[in-house]
Amino acid sequence: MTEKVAALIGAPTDVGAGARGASMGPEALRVAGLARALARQGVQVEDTGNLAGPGNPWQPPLDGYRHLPEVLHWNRTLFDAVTAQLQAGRMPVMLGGDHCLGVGSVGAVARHCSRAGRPLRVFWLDAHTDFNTAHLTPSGNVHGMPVACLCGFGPDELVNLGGAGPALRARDLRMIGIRSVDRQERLFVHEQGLDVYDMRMIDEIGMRAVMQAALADLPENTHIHVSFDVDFLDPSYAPGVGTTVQGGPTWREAQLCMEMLADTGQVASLDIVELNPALDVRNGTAEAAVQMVESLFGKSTLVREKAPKT
Ligand code: 4U7
Ligand code: MN
Ligand code: MN
Ligand code: MN
Repeated sequence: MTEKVAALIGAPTDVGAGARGASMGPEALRVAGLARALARQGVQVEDTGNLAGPGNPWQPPLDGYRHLPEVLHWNRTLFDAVTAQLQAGRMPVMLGGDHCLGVGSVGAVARHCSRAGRPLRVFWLDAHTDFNTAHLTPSGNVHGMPVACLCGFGPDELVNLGGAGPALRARDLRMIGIRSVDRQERLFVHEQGLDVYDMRMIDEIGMRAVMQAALADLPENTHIHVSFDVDFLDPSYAPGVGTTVQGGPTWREAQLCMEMLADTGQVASLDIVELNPALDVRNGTAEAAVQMVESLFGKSTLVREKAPKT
């Protein structure tokens, strides 16, 4: 049996965020024991270290974007690193860094799948839809725009990163845990028909039914990418993020989401983003994120043959 090999790729930047500190995320995840947690789940881990890139110039937005040249630089570097790991047959695990990095990471995965003719489904676990554009954004922060960029709405350099035209189709996306969408962003989300499972739906039908719906009609051989924004988690146990939003999934709801993804056996790449150690308490948010990732890689209480039937 060939063991799964996960390649950790640190991307220590906060150029896309509205608060400084996510640049310390990769090291905080390592300190919280990410590699050991993956090893416990039978995954071989290769830590490729941190990518290098520009610092944070801390400038106001220019034409609707803050730090666009720096965002572009980081995403180009990340795109190449993720592509190299996919080509080597490894599972890229990107340690952010803020969520602007989703453009490079998901972009690389999407272009790789499209070349291989492999179906892709992206799970965006987040309090936010990250579907702003330069015209819609209230902040200019690019971490609020990666999904729009991936779907073709953004600056040319980001939209066409690693290929011509959008990397992702809206129908290949599932968003879970959403509870903060800006006024104008909301209309655009609706117009583009994003498949959003918001907190109200989780309240009303439960996480199990939400995940069953989001995983429905999954073609065999689908590459599942999970983009895990740590602010997906409720701030009561994940305060160490720049943009906390009350009313997130309970610990068990979040864990069930991860467990049901693990049950597919098809998770093939992962981002862990938006962890901000400067805002954390005794690295507790990093530890919570690591526990969730361990569930995503198959940690379960009991030995289970398969998921129980309804
Ligand atoms: B994250 C925000 F206005 N929508 O665009 C914006 F509320 O990657 C927040 O999900 C974006 O953490 C949050 O600035 C980006 C804001
Ligand atoms: Mn996000
Ligand atoms: Mn978020
Ligand atoms: Mn955030």
